[in-house]
Amino acid sequence: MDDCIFCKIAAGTIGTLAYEDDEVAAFDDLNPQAPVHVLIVPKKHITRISDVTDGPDACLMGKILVVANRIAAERGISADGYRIVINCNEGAGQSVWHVHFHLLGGRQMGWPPG
Ligand code: DGP
Repeated sequence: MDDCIFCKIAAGTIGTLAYEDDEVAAFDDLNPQAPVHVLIVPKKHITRISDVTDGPDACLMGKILVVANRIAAERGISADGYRIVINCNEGAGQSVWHVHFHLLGGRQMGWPPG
């Protein structure tokens, strides 16, 4: 999508990618909330997680989780623990309209989340 910042980052047009394959891209969050804060996105534009239904997009979301696990291991946060967050719509804090998984780690996490 032409005016989507995460489409541009995922395509490599701007910014620096931490991970890339044919379907998925990952990059460090601009405003990190933890020592490790990576955003993992599908290269395909999907506006929000609630738009995902059964089928290829559901498989793609599963693939993103596998990529998150891989990045967590690479960043050394697997053993201590990490959190994966998807904000869906304004009420949950979604501010960028291209589905993204937050991978957070490197500090103790609180619960419940804010
Ligand atoms: P959310 O609030 O769940 O939609 O998360 C959006 C996140 O995206 C937020 O943590 C800040 C980050 N972000 C916004 N714009 C950019 C950008 O241009 N580059 C990067 N690397 N991160 C961005």
